Amino acid sequence: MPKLSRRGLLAASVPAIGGAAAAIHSAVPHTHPWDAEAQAAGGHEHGGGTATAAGHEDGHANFRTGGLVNHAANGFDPHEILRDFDWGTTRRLASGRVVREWELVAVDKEIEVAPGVRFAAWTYNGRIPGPTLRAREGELLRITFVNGSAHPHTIHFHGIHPAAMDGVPGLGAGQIEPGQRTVYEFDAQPAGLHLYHCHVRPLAEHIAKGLYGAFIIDPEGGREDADEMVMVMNGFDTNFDRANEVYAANTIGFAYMDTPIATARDELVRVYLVNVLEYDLINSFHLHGNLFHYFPTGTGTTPSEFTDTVMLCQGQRGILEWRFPHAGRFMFHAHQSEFTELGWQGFFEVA
Ligand SMILES: [Cu+2]
Repeated sequence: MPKLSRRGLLAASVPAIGGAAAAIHSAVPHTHPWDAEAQAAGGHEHGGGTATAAGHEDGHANFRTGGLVNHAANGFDPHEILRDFDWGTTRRLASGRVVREWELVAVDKEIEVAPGVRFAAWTYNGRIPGPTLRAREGELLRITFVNGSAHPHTIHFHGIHPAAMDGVPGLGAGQIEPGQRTVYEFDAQPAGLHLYHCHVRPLAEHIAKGLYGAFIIDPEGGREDADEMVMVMNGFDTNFDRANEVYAANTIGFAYMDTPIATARDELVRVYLVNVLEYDLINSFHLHGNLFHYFPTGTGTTPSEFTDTVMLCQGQRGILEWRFPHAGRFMFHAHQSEFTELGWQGFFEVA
């Protein structure tokens, strides 16, 4: 009986198309960015269908010792993205209503997603994730979208809005061709944590290339003061086999291991957590040494759970709140060990 990778088994459990995908996946060599280095160092063979935990462990070690990503060259840093909330610009209508505006530009850009691994990304405003758009419930939102990419794109927002503003091909302005622009306009509702992403086919590719971001609508009365952070869980298929080689929160694997996130003991921590991961059915967030209150989609005021692990499908998101009673270093990571070892892990440094 042929050996199947974990992904092969997952795909094989899906009927028809999934079975074919599993066969293709097993036939295609499944290499990782660090394989060349590993082999140069006298390491293991890492072929198709044999993506074992041991293989990842070897690769992981090489990945971890392979240096750091050049954030300056990328033009963005996961530590800045973490607490960067883009409130846009505002003005008041005669009626007194606030109009909040942003401009998002689709830009094709090469990003170093792991040390020495360059990925031909598609971005909003040159960064992945795109800007974390933040507004208050009831405002009028106006997002100018300029397509500076060589490919057609849109912005599809989650939330409540008219069909013509949904950012899908064939409705409203539809697909925005290279060099074209459009304006999406709708009310900020409902309060909660949402997201936006391109909705042009092939959808998996347009999302996996980097066209997504978090979209926060604050409730009218606001939320309690907190040390707020946004984490967009994502990954990168660097060898085009429809499986990810790199996993992260905010794009760069291990960034929050290399430099832990500083936060204060007893202070309220609020994480806006969004999953946009493509090619894997689920993603998760696990916190060490603590439990958090979980508010699914951030739309309610009563937590659904007091837990240390949540699991999210693509497009699912939620707000996490907790306080650290103890100083020290506490890990957070996906509780799929494979994702963890391929980059999706970090530390909070509590002082
Ligand atoms: Cu697109």
